[in-house]
Amino acid sequence: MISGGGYGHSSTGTYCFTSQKISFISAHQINTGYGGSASRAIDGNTNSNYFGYSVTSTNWSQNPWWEASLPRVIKFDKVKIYNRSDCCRERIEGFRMTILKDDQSIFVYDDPNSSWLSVYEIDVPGLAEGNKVKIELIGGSKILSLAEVETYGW
Ligand SMILES: [Ca+2]
Repeated sequence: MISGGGYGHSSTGTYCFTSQKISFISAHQINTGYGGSASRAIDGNTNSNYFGYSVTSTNWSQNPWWEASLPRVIKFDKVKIYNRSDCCRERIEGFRMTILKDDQSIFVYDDPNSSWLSVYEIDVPGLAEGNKVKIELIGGSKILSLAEVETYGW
């Protein structure tokens, strides 16, 4: 817990009002292209230049997806997604982010931006509980490329 944030109570226990970063333990994706393994988006490095070896890439695919697991069920505060920046930023447009709990969809976010951003910060309402984050592009043929994905919660 982070001090100074205050504490609250929920039906399942005590938590801090100030959420903290909770690291993923494993990551997978539909397939891997150009050496961009799924674990690069959870390596703690937000370097968004593909040639820094810390950005993921799928192959050109129908509905490409990336998914990562947390060590336990958490209450989500927000998810931060760092986009690739050296090229191809627009590929992430219209992405879908889903929070899952034991493979059941708990919260779905469809990004409404009609242009790309460097960093997406998605607030999760209602302290949704889950233990997985999935990011996907709908349609094809597309490449999904992520520099880093961070989860904050309790
Ligand atoms: Ca990374």
